[in-house]
Amino acid sequence: MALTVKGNPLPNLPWEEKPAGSSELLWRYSANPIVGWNPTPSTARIYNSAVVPFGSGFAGVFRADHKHGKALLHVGFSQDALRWTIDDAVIRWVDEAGKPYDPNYAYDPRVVKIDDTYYIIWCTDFGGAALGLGMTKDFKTFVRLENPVTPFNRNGVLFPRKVGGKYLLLTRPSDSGHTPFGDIFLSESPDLTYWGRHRRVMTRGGSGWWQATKIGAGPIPIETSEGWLLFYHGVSGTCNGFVYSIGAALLDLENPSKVLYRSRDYLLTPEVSYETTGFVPNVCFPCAVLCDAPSRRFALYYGAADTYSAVAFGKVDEVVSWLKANSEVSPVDAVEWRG
Ligand code: BMA
Repeated sequence: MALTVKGNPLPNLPWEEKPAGSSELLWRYSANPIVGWNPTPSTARIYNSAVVPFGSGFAGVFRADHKHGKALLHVGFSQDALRWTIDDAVIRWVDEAGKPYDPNYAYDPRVVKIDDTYYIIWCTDFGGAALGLGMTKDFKTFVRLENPVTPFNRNGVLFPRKVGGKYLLLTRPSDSGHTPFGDIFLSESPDLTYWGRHRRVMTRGGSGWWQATKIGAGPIPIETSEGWLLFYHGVSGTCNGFVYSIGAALLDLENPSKVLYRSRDYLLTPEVSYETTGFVPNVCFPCAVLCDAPSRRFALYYGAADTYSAVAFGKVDEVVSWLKANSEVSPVDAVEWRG
């Protein structure tokens, strides 16, 4: 049976056909990067950011490293998802009682729409790196919710719907520094406040050395008839520091803690100058994907070299077929693993 993608049509998906003769599964937008150095008066670099369809166009929550060096979140809007107008002012949060909350730092946001609400999850300061969770309905008022995890943790990714009646959250337990380890875990919640039934989903390593040091979930998973398509980053430790590449996995639809297929090889690795040269060289860090469900074409948003925002295009059918033929799943990835 032909693969299907659950989701809405996105006729204004940014798109370029694969270059003639290319065998790439992710091909870079020819006008990358879409956001360059010093994009607003107070910010130096905008990257590792999240975009979603909103109104007749798109909205985004952007990680911006300010000229004082710290990372904070900003909102932005676009009609074509390629040319963005990003606020110079940071997002101002209030908690559920209306009290202002300004995170000490905030980075690597993901955004997902569940029912009529956009949920934002990011790395926040909670006595060390942990995950912050908030919501908005209009990208004007932002309400902070309870922190879903204790320190240290990064790369929080919510599923776009409840599974088995529960919200699902992928996380990556870490340390408070540059973390020389990391596997992907899954937790579930009835209400986005209380989290439990933790499972380990995917481990670093295997014969793919590009993901030997650590892995972390990227964009919100795409729901297909064959499983949840998850793009993730994999990190290799080299003499010259970490190298961040992009891989993919297909997770079981009803029990996403089980990995069905997982890429032994990366799909995209730092090769071009805006990925290999910048504030932190050799980083491709995916945080968002837009997908047109009927055509199953997608645009993947990734941060490049901790400096630029970039886009790559692909087709879900091609990635899933390739995954099936080029998969390497470790024994603990293939089962529901609770240790
Ligand atoms: C990770 C995160 C990312 C960053 C990456 C490479 O630990 O801080 O925001 O892109 O390192 O520097």
